[in-house]
Order: sequence, then C-alpha cells, then structure tokens
Amino acid sequence: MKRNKSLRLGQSMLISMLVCIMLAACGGSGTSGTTAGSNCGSPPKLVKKDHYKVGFSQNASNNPWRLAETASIKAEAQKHGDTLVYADAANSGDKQVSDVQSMIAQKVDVILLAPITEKALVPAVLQAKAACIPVILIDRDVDHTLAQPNKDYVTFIGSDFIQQGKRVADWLIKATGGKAKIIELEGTTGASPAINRKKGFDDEIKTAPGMVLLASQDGDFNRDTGRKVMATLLQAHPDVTAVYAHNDEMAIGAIAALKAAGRHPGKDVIVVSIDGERDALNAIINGEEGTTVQSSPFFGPISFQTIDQYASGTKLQDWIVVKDLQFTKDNAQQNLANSF
Ligand code: GYE
Repeated sequence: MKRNKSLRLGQSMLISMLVCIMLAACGGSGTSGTTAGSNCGSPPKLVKKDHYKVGFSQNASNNPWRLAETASIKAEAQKHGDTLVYADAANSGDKQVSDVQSMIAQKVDVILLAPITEKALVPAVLQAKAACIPVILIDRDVDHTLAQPNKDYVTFIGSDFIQQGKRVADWLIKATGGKAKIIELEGTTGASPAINRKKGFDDEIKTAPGMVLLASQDGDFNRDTGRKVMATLLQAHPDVTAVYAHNDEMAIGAIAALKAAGRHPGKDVIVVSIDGERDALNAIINGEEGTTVQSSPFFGPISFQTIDQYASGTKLQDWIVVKDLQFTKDNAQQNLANSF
C-alpha cells in the first residue's frame, strides 16, 4: 500500500515535470513575459533560413509617412524573397494587439512591429516572446520599464526623437532671435515620438527666456485633427507667433487653419515640424513653413538587414539609431525628388 502510494506520487511528479518541460519548449502561453523555463532565448533566437515569413504590424495607414514606410518594407521583403504577413491596425491599439496575436498564430519567423503607443503593445511583445518569436521594433519604441531590448524584444530601430525636437527648437530660437509665442501640436498621446519630440523641444526652449509656450495639445499626428486643434487654440491665443507640430501632417493642417483665420504663415507666424514629407518641403519652398527635421520612413533596407544580422548571431545594440537630415529653404528643392 505504502509502496503503491509513493509510486503514484513519483508518477505524478514525473507527469508534472514533463508538462513543465513541454510548456517551456513551446514557451508557455502566459503574458507575464517571464522567461522561466523558456529554452528559445531571451530574446528568442532566429534560426537562419534562406527565406523568412516576416510579420509586419503597421499602426495606421492614413498619411504619406505610414504609406512610405509600408511600401519600403514590402519592397524589401520582395527583394529578399521573403513572405510578408502584413496587418494595418487602423489607429487602434486593441486591433494592433490582435494583429500581432494573429501573426503568432500564423507562426511567422519574426515580427516587425511599429507600436502605436509605448504601453499598448507591451502585452503583444511579451506574448510573441513567450511563443518564441523574436520582435524587432521599428519607428516607435515601447516603455522600457515594461519591456526591454535585448531581452523581451531584439532591438528598436528608429530616430532620436529628443534630438529632433531639440533641432527644431534651436532653428526656431535662431529664426526668431529668441523671442516667440508658441503653440505646440503634439503627436498621438503615449506614442514614443510624441513623448520625446515634446521633451526635446520643451527642454531646449527653456534655455531662451523669450521663448514662451502658450499651449500644447494632442493633434494625433493627423492633418485634419491638427487643423481643428489649431483653429481652436488660435482663438484662445491670437498673439501666437510660432507653431511647432510634432509631424508635417499637423503642420500642414495648422497652415490651413492660420490661413482660414486671415493669418500669414511664414510671415506673422513661423511654422516648424518633423518628417520631411513632400507637402512640407513644398510649404518650405513657397515660404509658408520654416523648417522640417527629417524622420525617415524608409525602414525596409535596415529592417531586413537587421533580421539577417540577428539570425547570424550578431549581437545587436539596444537601439539602432536612424540618422536624420534637416530641410530648410536652402535644400528643400533638391530633396523634393526623394521625399514622400
Ligand atoms: O513622424 C509620424 C507618424 O512614428 C516616427 O509617426 C513615426 C511618426 C512620424 O505618424 O508622421
């Protein structure tokens, strides 16, 4: 009897050990992001292949920047003979999480993810990790207190947003002789470029006492939202002399709002922004915009090169920094052909 009991105990221990090993092998299904038992690496390794099945989760497709990025990724996937599983989250964090989950279910080899905000996609990043699928973040980062590069995901490929904001501020301080009353149109609340473009700019203008920030509001990186927010803020702050928009789309919207209110962008109000879209370069050429600091959307080549390096076992940096140009009336014309 005693012997039987200990036999049963031994059997059940063996079964639970086996279940543990099986769960570890498939990474478990939890969303906690713990790596306990996971045997596919932290971040998960990518087995070298001639052709990959690559997931690309795009957060939106409603502006030229997003369309240029998607086209760049698609062209490069084709060049490499890779299969691309593409999804557009249409500006919804919830949809983007389920897009990534669907890529996990389709067993893609690796996921390129452009997370809409810093926090919304963290569970999806951790779920991919638990399923042994490496994630490479492109163009926007996640909150590092919740998920870390070289651990939960491979790396972040993207611009230095703080530096972009600082460069715009430096240009504006010079152009205005250090005296301006500014309205700031922010990108999507919680998105890493919105957080850091604000920080870079706001910190820099504090070094010039004549630079006054009148108001700062979310325009969702969107042209029409930017136009509407600008129209409202203009009524409360008719003394505005400069507009800083976190992207070109909102700057173009702000220019429309200024003109509709009888103002003269480029003359009585200086408009500055970030991205390097064709419409912004044209606005610089015709004198309605002052400067735009580039934020390149051409992520195809660098993303697929990073996939190859990762599969070859190259140790990657936590952040692969994309270098940006700056456009003013001196070089806007000559860069028009490469814009988007
Ligand atoms: O500047 C903006 C887009 O995440 C860097 O998002 C990107 C930004 C880009 O909607 O236009």
